[in-house]
Amino acid sequence: MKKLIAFVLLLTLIACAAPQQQRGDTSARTVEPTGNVVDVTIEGFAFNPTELTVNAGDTVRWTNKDSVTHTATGQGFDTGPLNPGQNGEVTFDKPGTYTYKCTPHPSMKGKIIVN
Ligand SMILES: [Cu+2]
Repeated sequence: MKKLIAFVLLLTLIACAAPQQQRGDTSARTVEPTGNVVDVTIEGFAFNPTELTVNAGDTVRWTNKDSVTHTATGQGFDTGPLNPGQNGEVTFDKPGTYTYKCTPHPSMKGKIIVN
């Protein structure tokens, strides 16, 4: 059992260390999550929460609970069309403020602050 725990710890260390080398200049892109996953719900033609603060390396997951297709589209990132019930994830590697909107419904706006 102790060996198993040690092995899992080792794998975790490797998994945490490896993605650092693969990161490029792109401020936000869709990759395997390396940090926390933070949820934004799309419901009633609105992003909830509208404004969200995360840490660099965190992934934001938008889940569409409406009956129409939405997107979360901002500076350097795009979930693409999210059909009802679908979700899309974007990992934010670089600190900054990212405003975004829904492409089919530009009045739907949100903001991600990355520390
Ligand atoms: Cu929309």
